[in-house]
Amino acid sequence: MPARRPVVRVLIGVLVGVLLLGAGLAVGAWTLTRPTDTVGAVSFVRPLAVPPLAESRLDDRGQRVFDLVAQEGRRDFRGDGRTTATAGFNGAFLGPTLRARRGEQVRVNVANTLGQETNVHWHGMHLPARMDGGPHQLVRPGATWSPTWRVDQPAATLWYHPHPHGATEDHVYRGLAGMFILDDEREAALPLPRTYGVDDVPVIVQDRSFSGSGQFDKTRNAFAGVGVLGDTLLVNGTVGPYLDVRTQRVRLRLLNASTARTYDFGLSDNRQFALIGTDGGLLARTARLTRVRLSPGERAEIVVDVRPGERVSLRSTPPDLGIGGLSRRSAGGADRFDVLQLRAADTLAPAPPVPDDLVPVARLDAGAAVTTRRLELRGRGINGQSMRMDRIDFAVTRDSTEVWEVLNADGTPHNFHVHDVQFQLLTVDGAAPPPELTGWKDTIFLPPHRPMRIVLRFTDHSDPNLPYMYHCHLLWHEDAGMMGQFVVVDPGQAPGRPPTHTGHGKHD
Ligand SMILES: [Cu+2]
Repeated sequence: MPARRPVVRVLIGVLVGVLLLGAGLAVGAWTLTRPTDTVGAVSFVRPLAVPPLAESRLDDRGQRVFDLVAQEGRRDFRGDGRTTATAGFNGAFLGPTLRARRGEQVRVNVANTLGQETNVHWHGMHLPARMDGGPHQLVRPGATWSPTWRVDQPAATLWYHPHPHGATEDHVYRGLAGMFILDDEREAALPLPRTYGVDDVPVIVQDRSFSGSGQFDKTRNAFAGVGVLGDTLLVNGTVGPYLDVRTQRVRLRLLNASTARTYDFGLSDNRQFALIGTDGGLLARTARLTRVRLSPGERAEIVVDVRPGERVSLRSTPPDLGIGGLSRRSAGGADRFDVLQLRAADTLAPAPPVPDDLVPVARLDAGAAVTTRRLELRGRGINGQSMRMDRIDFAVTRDSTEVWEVLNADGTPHNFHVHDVQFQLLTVDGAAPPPELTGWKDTIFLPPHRPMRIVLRFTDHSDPNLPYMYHCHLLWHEDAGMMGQFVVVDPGQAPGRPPTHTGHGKHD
């Protein structure tokens, strides 16, 4: 009937409009999430900066004492005269490498000269909750905090960074981070490269974007579900780094200190490398691999064989994030980076082959677990709750083993980090873990909808009031509340209450 025609026309018009809008949004999203690809485009023109080993002294009680000063600074990263406002420990950007042996009592004086509260968390370290440097151990501007603990865990590549709740991303992004290497006798007995800065080299990888005036640019596009993804890599703070290699084998201690980006590290010619260690120490057996995926906070120790006179690059190829399409692109899953060029000398000092067997790694007994917990990461929280400083989420009993089933219930990637203890993977999406996930871990990548079962053992350091954290280590997510708190209690002890914080000022 003729009277209906205008209605039909309007409906068609609306439909066409909706379709055009949808197409426009899709094109816009596709354009905004255009993959970053720096392979072949990086000029390796600067020698890799190697963080200095932190000086230390033995005090009259036999403690090894370090001094860290959190400070603001400026750095011209790209040599174009535009300096970037930064922060670092004992310098303008990043911090010195702390190093201690198993069994040593260490003390670190952390002085805060920033104009705001900060703190330092010892990522991967087993220590009392009050020394952990979590959100409850804030250091006021002008104050010094001096945690002390006995190193009681295997040789490992750990790191340190601020952990003020709601501001961790900002503090780490500005440059507050450093490596903490632990040594022990078992590691020392193995024929591995271990001359710091020569054949045993920290590789701290961070992505940044720079604004027109040369400042770190934390602008997130509307589709960036994981957080800030930069288009420029800094390795130990160096843009376009190369490393002169003078030995047949070089050990790289890879640390993903980025706030949101996951990498898949390998060599430019896809040669095998020897993966010898992960977050919490050396593996039981060397894994010969061509790629290792690291999400924010994770570490890997690899040994690379080089030939005289060659140049080969550490590269990051698109990581498997367990998702496809636009979600994958917006999470950096299609990005490629040239990371670090290795320049082998014409004559290389001989180095022994990496042994197949490394150190004994005792398997934790999941059968002994007294509790199985389910932790679901979704939205801005875990198990439906966002982080609250005054809420203890659960208590674990000292001298017990637990199994945690961790699930990313979102469509975007997360990862999962636990303070206090190193854990072991039982299953990855129901299957046995791959070789690179068989050792001690404190942080694991969580692709969407793939449950991970981990086993943890809590042996000491009980404190009913002061909690340890567990959280997503994508720092934007963590700051937004994807974090919880647990305490370790003595058998029969009830969990207490975290101290309330007054007069600490507010975070920006
Ligand atoms: Cu997350």
